[in-house]
Amino acid sequence: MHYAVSDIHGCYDLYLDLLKRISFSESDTLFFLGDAADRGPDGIDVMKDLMRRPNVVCLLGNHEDMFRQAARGWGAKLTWNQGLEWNLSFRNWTERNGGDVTWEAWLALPEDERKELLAWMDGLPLYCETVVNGRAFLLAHAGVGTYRREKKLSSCDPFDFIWERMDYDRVYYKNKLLVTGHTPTGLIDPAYMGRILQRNNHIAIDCGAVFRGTLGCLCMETLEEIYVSNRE
Ligand SMILES: [Mn+2]
Repeated sequence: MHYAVSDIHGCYDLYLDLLKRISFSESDTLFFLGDAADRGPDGIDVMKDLMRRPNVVCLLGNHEDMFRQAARGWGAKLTWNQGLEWNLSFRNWTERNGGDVTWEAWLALPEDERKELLAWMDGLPLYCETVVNGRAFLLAHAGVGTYRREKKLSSCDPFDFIWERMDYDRVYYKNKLLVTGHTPTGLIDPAYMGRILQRNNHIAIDCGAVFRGTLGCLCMETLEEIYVSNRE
């Protein structure tokens, strides 16, 4: 089976619960739509697990992007302007986006593991297209921000895929399901708080695990929703 999950945000226990719940095995494929770390406690553990599995396809999230930029600039020789820019983006990540816990864990890692992690983040694609059970899917962390029918996906800006907030009342694709994380479904429509939202050929799968304790997962063959929760 093929599954999609996103925005684990350091909830390592929930992630392991989910793998157990779906009996994830070598014959399955898991698409992870980005934001493995930050806010929650164990982001580095989540990343290390994702990267060692050959049947997990990971996409870049805005949090991986902030993380790798911080890691890359740290200790590097920067010009005055680059240093200023690095500082602003570092503070945006650690003070406003929950990256502080990840940064602390990162600093405690041996150098070879840091390099491995950084190379892994650098290699993450912005989106992925696939067909499962005759259904076409487009997966991206946040969406396809400036999408127009005549515009090639490969010419969209990275911002579109990892930061944009989508219009969920709009049908972006007639013959394709767009699967995204990034925006907790409760913020799109309060009726879907902690639940996956399927609407207008768009499936929003970020149930806000780190805020609400529920991690959602989509089975791409059946469009069935699977949930694990650490709430009583
Ligand atoms: Mn995000």
